[in-house]
Amino acid sequence: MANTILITGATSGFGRACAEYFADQGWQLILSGRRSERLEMLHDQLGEAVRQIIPLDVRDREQVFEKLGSLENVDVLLNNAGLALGLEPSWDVDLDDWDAMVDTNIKGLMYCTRALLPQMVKSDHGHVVNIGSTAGAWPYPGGNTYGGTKAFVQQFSRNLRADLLGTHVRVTNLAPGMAESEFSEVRFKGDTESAAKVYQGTEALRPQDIAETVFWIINRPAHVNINAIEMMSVDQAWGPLAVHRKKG
Ligand code: NDP
Ligand code: 8X3
Repeated sequence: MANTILITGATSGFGRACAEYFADQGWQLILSGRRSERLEMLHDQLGEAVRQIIPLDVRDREQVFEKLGSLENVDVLLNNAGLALGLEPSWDVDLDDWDAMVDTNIKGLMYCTRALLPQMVKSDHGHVVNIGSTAGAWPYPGGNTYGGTKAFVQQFSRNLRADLLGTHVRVTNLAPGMAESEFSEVRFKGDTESAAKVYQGTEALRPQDIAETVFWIINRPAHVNINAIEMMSVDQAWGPLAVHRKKG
C-alpha cells in the first residue's frame, strides 16, 4: 500500500506544492483546507493520488475531530495551515487578527495533531511535520503575535517528541523564512500591491523548496528524527540589533 500524507492548508502555497510533489513521488494524499472548490480542482489535477479531500476549518475543534479523528493509516501529518494577519505594532492591532492567528496557527495545529496522534501511537509509526517559521525564533517589528504562534510551534514540536520517546513516531519543526505564496496577500488582506512589494527585487524561497525539504525530512531512515530545520533564501539574513538614538 502506498504511503499517505495528510496536508492541512493544501489549497495554496506550500500545501499545494507538497500535494503536487508527493503525488509525483507516488504518495496517496488526503487534502484539506477551507476552500472546497480548490480541493476539487486539486482532486481533478492529481487524480488517483488523492485518497480523500476534506473541506475543513482547522479552528473548528468539533469538525477537526469529526473529520480527522477516525482516519486510519496516515503516515505523515503535515500541519501546514496557517496565516499572518497585519504588520501593525502591538498597541494598534485588530484583536480579531490576533485571535485568528492563535486559533489557526496554535489551536488548529493542536487539534489536528491530537486527532491524528492516537492512530500513530497505536501503530507505532508516523511523522508529524509542523510548519513553523523563522518568525518563531527571530523577532521583527509587527511580527508580534504571528511570531509568538510560530514560537509555540517550535516548542510544541519538541515537547511532542518528549512525549513520544519510546515510540517510532517522529516530529519535525520546519521553519522557513520569506517564501513567495499567497501568504502576503493574506497578511495584507487582499492588498496585492503591498504583497508584491515583499518579494520585489529578491529571490524568495519557493513553495517547491519547502515540498522538497518535507520529502527529505520524512525519508530519513526510520531511526532518525530531524528535530528542526530552519531555511532561508540566500537573499535573506539577520540584521544588526536596532538601537534608538535621541535626535540632536
Ligand atoms: P498560503 O496563504 O499560500 O497558504 C496557506 C494555507 O493555509 C491555505 O491553503 C489556506 O487554505 C490554509 N488555511 C488558512 N487558514 C486555515 C484554516 N482556518 N483552516 C484550514 N486551512 C487554513 O501561505 P503559505 O503556503 O506560505 O503558508 C503555509 C504555512 O507556512 C503557514 O503556516 C505559514 O504561516 C507558514 N510560513 C509561510 C512563510 C512564507 O513566507 N510564505 C514562511 C514561513 C512559514 P484555505 O484558505 O483554503 O483554508
Ligand atoms: C513567514 C516569514 O518573515 O514573513 O513566516 O514572518 S515572515
